[in-house]
Amino acid sequence: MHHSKWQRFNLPEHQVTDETTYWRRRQLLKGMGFLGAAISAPAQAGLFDIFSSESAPTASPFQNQPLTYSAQTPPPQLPLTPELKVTSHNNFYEFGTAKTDPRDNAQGLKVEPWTVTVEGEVAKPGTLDLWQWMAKAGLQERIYRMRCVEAWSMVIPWVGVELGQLLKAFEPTSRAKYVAFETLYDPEQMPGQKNRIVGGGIHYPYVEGLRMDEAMHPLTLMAVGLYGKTLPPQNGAPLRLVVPWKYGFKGIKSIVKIKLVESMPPTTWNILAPREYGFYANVNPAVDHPRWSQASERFIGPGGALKVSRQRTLPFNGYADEVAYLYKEMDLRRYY
Ligand SMILES: Nc1nc2c(c(=O)[nH]1)N[C@H]1C(S)=C(S)[C@@H](COP(=O)(O)O)O[C@H]1N2
Ligand SMILES: [Mo]
Repeated sequence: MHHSKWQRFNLPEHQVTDETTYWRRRQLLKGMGFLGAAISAPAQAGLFDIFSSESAPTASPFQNQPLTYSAQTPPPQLPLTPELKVTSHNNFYEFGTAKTDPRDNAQGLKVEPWTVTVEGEVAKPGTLDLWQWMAKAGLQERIYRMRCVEAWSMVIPWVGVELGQLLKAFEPTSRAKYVAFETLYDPEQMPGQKNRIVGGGIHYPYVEGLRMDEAMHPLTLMAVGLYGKTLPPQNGAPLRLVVPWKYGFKGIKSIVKIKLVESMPPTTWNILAPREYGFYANVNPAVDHPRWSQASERFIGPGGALKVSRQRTLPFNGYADEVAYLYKEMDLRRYY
């Protein structure tokens, strides 16, 4: 029995949490102060019950696990995109280019064990055991706008750790000017890496990068979860980047390597179409994509499956007060 089918047609209740349920549960978490470490506690065994029926395949116990995190206070006054939409409208070309391909094709992604190497211009290069690190990392909720360069947007409650906090542990040297990220390369698991047409013509592995000051900015998140649970494969399990003031393609998924470097690293979409996608990719309603306007966006929000509303796109995706200073000497038309 195929996992993706089962997930699609027989969604367990906790996978379809809408925004109201999320807020209620979040309040509860806050009220209780703390829930025991979720990953390994046997007391959580009941949560695996949904996987025990005959029709359900054996899913990784690392999928859909509730996380312990500190809630964002105060939460931003933004309507959340319902969980089901966040997890069934995705870009993850390793699993195909249609918006539902990642949901349908990524469920078998093996996320355990998972290691992330941190290397390059650091005094203490090393390898993270992702799940061990996560249990001790001190997770935080971050409710962010997310704006895809294709002009659709969502509001997603992430769970993660500031990238800067992670990097500091490896002691960046003074020569570290940029951070380069790399997604898992495994054509056996990722059909888009095996077949150029399925994979949208991208040269894999998917790579991304940030300037050091962008990487160290407190808004920049290494996400390990959304809606209070471990990341679904289609959203970049088990670890992905979230940079809320930049177009979504900067948010590289399923990261296995982080390298601190002296010069600007190559980035996947810039390699593919340099005139359309720059290294910086800051959300900017004043600079159109060569083939479409970036002045507005379709917000995929609460409401029925087809409820999408058109709204104005904000400079730096609404985070200008926090990040505009990073670019004050730069011509944002030239450095798009
Ligand atoms: N490895 C990898 N990371 C990726 C992509 C991808 O195709 N492969 N797509 C990017 C794009 S274009 C967007 S908009 C976001 C989408 O994230 P989401 O599916 O969690 O909303 O992931 C980004 N990260
Ligand atoms: Mo995107």
